Formats: sequence, C-alpha cells, structure tokens
Amino acid sequence: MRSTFFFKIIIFLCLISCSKPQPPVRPHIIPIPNEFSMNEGVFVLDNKVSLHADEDLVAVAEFFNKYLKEKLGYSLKLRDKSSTKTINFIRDTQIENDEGYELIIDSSSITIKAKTKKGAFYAFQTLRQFFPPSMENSMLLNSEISLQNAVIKDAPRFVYRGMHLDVSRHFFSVAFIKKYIDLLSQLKMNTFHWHLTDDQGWRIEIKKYPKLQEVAAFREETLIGHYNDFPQQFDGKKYGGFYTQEEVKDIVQYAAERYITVIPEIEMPGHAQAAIAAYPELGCTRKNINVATKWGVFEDIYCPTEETFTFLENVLDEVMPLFPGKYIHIGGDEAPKTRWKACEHCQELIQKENLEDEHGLQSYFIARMEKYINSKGKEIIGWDEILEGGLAPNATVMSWRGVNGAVEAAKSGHNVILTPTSHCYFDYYQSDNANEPLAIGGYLPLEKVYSFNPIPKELTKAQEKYVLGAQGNVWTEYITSPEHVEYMAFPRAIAMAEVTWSNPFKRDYQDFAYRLSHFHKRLDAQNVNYANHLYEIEGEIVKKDQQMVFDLQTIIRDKTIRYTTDETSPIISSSIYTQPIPIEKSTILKAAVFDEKEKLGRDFTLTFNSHKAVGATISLQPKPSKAYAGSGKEGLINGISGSDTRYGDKEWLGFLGKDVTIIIEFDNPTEINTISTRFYNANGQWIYAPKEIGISYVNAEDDRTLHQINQLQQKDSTLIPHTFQLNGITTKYIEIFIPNYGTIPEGRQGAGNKAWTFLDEIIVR
Ligand code: TNX
Repeated sequence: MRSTFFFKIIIFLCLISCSKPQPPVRPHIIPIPNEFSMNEGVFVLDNKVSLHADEDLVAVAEFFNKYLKEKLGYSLKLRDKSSTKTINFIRDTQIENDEGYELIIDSSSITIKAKTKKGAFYAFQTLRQFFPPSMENSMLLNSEISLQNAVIKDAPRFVYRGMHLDVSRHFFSVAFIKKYIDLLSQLKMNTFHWHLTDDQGWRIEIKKYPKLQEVAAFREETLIGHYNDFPQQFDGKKYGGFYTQEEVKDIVQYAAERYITVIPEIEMPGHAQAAIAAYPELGCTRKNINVATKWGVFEDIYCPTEETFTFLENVLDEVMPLFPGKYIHIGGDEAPKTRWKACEHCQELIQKENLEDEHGLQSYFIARMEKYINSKGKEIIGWDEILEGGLAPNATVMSWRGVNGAVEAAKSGHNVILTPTSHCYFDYYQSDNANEPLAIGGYLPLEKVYSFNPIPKELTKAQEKYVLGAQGNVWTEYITSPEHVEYMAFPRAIAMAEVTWSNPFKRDYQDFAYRLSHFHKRLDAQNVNYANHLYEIEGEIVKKDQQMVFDLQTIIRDKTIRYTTDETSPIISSSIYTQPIPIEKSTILKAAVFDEKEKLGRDFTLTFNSHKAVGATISLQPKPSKAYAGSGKEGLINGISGSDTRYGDKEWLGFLGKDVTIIIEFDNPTEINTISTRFYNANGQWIYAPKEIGISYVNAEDDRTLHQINQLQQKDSTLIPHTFQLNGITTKYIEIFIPNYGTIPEGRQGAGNKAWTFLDEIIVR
C-alpha cells in the first residue's frame, strides 16, 4: 500500500520535472564549423517531433533516431503528419563538398542538408553538441530538450582525417576499439589506421597460417619500466592476443556505420620479428627467434625470397576482403639491412635485378607487393622510408620522420599524409609535470598539435593538392591499458580533428581551449579518461628590466593563479598572481589554478637555484633542434635544472648530430670555482652523452687563454653529470665546447645515424 503511494509520488515528481525542457546549451562546436551563427529562440525536442528523411539519407536518420532512443528513451515517429515540429534530412546536390553539410535549427524545425550520407552524419555530430553533455550517459531519459536556434554551413579542409592505434605492442579489446572509433566519429574523423602487426605480436587471424595465432600472437614476457633503464627489467608473464576475422568484420562494420574507413597495416619488410618467430623460413638466417619482448628496431626482417612473397600474398588475400576501403598500409619503416647484407640470396637478387644496393632491394620488395595489391584493386600506403631506393609507382606516403618525405613525394606527384613526430606522436609526453605516466619520451603538448599546418611550406600551390591530410599516432610500447590510450589520445586527437577539419583562419587556440573545456564534459559523460592540462600552469624564469622574475601563465585565462614561495604555507590561502614575481635568491615556487570554488589543475612547482651564470649573456652555436629547443639558449642559465627523467621538458636542449659551442659572458670578471652540467643518455632514443667536453677562458690575472678538455665517464645511467674544477680563477668569458658523440654503433637502436646530444643547465659557482 505504502510503496504504491511513494511510487505515485515519484511518478508525479518525474512528470513535473519532465515537463520542463532542459535549458538550451550554448554550443561550443569542435571542430569549429566554417560558418556559424546563433539566432534567438529554441527548438524543443520531445517525443512528438516528426522525422523526415530523403531516401538517400534514411540510414543516417535511423542512426540519429537510434541515438535518441538510447539516450532519451524515445525515438521519433517517421513522417508523422499530426506533428507540428519536424526534423528533416534533405539530400542537396548543390552542396559542393561530399562531406559538407548545412544545419538549420529554428523554432519549428531542424533541417539537415547534405549531398551524401557522410555529410548528413557530420551534421548529426554537430547537432549532438547542441545537446546537454549529460545526455551522453542517458541521464536525461524522457526529457524535452531545448536546442539553440542556429545556422551552420560546414565542410572539411582535408579528405584524410585520421587516428592510428598500435595494437601489437599492447593489445586492446574489441569493445575498446569500438569506443575509440565512436569517439573519432564524434570528431568527424574519417580514418582509423589499425597497426596490426609488429615485432612484439601479430594480431590478425590468418587461417592459412595457424602459427601466426599460436606463436606470433604471444610473447614470453614484456619489458617493464623504460627501455633506457639500467638494467632493463621484464615481467616474466606471457602476453598476447589477436582478433579473429569475425571480430575484424564486426569492427569494420561498426566503423562503416560511423563513416570511418579502417586501414589495416601489415608491416613489411621490417617490424616482422613476430611472423618470423612463427615461420623462421621467412627470415634470412632461417634460425629460430622469439617474438620480441622489448621495444625498438630489430634486425630480423623478411628475406625477399619467393617463399616470403607467397606468404605475404596469401596473408593479404585474407586481409584485403575484410577491409572494403581502398588502402592497405604495408609499413616499410625501420628495416635494418644487416641481414640482407650478409645474405647470399639477397646479394644475388640485387645483381639479378640490377639494383643499386639494399635500399634498392627494399624498393624492389615494396614495388613488387604494390603490384600485387594494385592487381586486387587496392592501393598502398607506406611510411616515408619507402622513398629510399625509389618510390613504388602508385604509393601514398605517410611522412613521420619530419615533413621531408611528404615534400619529396608530393613533388614527384604522389599523395601524402602527414604524421610528423613533431606534431602527431601522441605517445610522447604532453606535459612536463613530473606526475605524468611513463611515456616513450619527447614532448608534444596540446598547443603544439593545435598549431600544426599539414601543408609543408616547401610545396607550391599546385603540389598542395597531394596533401590528403594528417593523422595522430598512438604507439603503445608504454601504453598498457585502454584508460591509458584515452589519456594519451585525448584531447590531442581533438586538436588534430580541428587541424584537419577546420579552416585555418577560424582557428584560435584560446578559443579552442575554451570550447574544449566544455567538450571535456561530454568525454566525462562517456567515461573517457582524457588528460586535462587546461588548468596547468606554464612557468618560466626570465630577465625583465635587469631583474630575474617568475612568469606564470595558464591556457584558460579567466581563472585565478595562487602562488607561494614559502614552503610551509598552503597554496589555497596564498597570494593571487597578477604580475611577474621578482626573484632574489634560490627559491621554490608553488602555484595552482583556482575558480571560485576549488583548485582545478595540479600543483605546479618551480625550483630556482641561483648561481653565477644566471642572468649572464649567452651565445649558442648551432641552435638546438626545433623539436627540442626548450626555453632557448637562456634556458641553459636560468637557474632551473631539467627533469631527471624527461629530456623533452623546457630545460633540456637537444642537438642532432652537431657539435655545440657555448659562450657565457659575465657583466664583470667573475671568480669561478666550478662549472657543471649534465647530459642525457637514452640510447633507445638515439641520445648519447658526448665522449669529451672542453672549456676555454681568458684568465683575468695574466690575460692568458687557457683550455681544458675532460673525458666524460661513460656509464650505464640516463644522466651523465660533469664538473670542471677551476679553483677560483677569474674571467669574464667562458667558452664551452661539446663535440657530438658521432655515429651510433652497430647493434644499437638507430645504428649508422648521428646521435643526439641533450644538454642541461650550466651551473657556475
Ligand atoms: C617509430 S613511426 C616507429 C614505431 C614506434 C614509434 C614510437 C614508425 C613508422 N615507426 O615502430 O612505435 O617510433 O614513437
């Protein structure tokens, strides 16, 4: 009795609350549309609205209706004559761009116009961002929703808007792949590049070769911690998995319903150790090897024998029918030629085919596979190494080692997709906060992704048309869980979506960050573990009007920064930052961002260690590499040391293959006892400490120029410190000379390439 009474009350309360429409959301659309105006008034969506769709767009209207059913608990009746309000999906052949659309919301109707289903689907994705974020987790069941009146005309800048995921280094479930694809579709991305095979695991079922499932899909154990740790450690646990062909079909279908093309990557001739572990006859030595248990580049690559070509053709015969898209990615990157150089068959083949060298052989390999793939009506994409030794005739190049590959390929009339490490590697650190989860290295903050222009400036107007678009890459050596993939991919993929969709003149980082702070609520509602660095503080120490100061900033400007230099006082009750803070002595500064109610981001700490070179004049030859320019040459004498674990932060400077000369000039002759610095030593990332380091200075007492060269102790450590003992000399200048390590020796990652030098603060006492 009693319970029915309560039940009625609950229903009554629900009816009252349900009859009040949700207030309209001011839409903060990502990616930003080309044309967008908001008008007075709202369209109220309820279960009496009628849905109309032109025949060609019915599938999208149904997708939309299914979405409403799932999130609101009701779907709309089709062509309901009795209804006064309608949502119309109209096919409009006047719309130029196949992926373009118009969305018109007024008080009596919503009109979506598009030439194709794809365009209509993107209109739906835009409309979705007019709904309250809480709708995404079905919290608004049976609600009426007010949608802000607006007019949008929109179309993408590039035809290729992609995200990649490596499932070889770590394996991810079908459910997670679907979640990832669904998120990409919300950002109007249209390509998912699925990296299915690599040294550490083969992840796609190939029925003709059962050992790819039994052997190649599993590794005995996995490296834990970082590759550069001394000593390397392993977890001792068997790891692996693969997708059955049925699962692949299911994923491809799920993606197609969201207008996403899946491009499978089957790596060749390198990154093939897992396949060779299963079938040793595919390698040149024919010896038994293991599926790789650590990261990097491995020497056991496919041997270009007839047996290998037959294997790869058979594999592709099973792969190609699963993927209706036109592209097959054949890898082509990082294939050391060591085995081919020592292999009789390879050398004979080079002779027979009149090839220049092993690079010519790689080119022969790729061209031959391309011919096969073309004969099945598909086209290949390869990493930029496929340019070496001559590019296969119809190949599309994915440029990852910078943009030179893209420039060269576009100049010779090949299509290109840009994924340079500098802007597209989402496996790199995104913040220099010490609490970030372990990553491969590097430093790629959100703003840098956002600043990316996929069209290299070296291209002429006529060559620009070969740039299909760009892609964010998520390599998973250090990414072990779905939550961690989400953390690395979002929000950087959101920035990439805007880079590839929106008109560059519409792009503004402040505005993006503000829209992103709203988009985050949608991600929260979908349980996405994105990284939120919007409320992090960027701090530097700079010289202003002859005075060293702490300069603090946040991306989102309408919040408050509080700071303290007194270690005992909590940040929350400390001073509000309004202008740069003068520094007199060694200081630890702590700060955080607040709104009226709470602390928003993480605590920020900057440790300033005063020494004699701080504020001196410095010159540096050559400039550091663009990607590792830190806070510039002044950063070498700003009183802040680099991180012990990250060479990608603002305090380390990186130089590729170059000898470095630094001159520090003091205001007055200065007494010096020691000069110390540190070098980073991360051989997995091609970073080597120099073998020696030299200084020279003019002794103020007798005007003699003195030199000193010290050998650096080479040891198994990621940090190599060095100190010069000068015992109280007096000088006005010091010159420091740091020769590059030289060529990386055989057997190491990156063998044959020039090494990087990474240099930290130069501390003078
Ligand atoms: C280079 S990008 C690779 C991958 C690694 C990645 C790590 C490319 C074509 N090859 O095998 O996972 O670096 O950042």
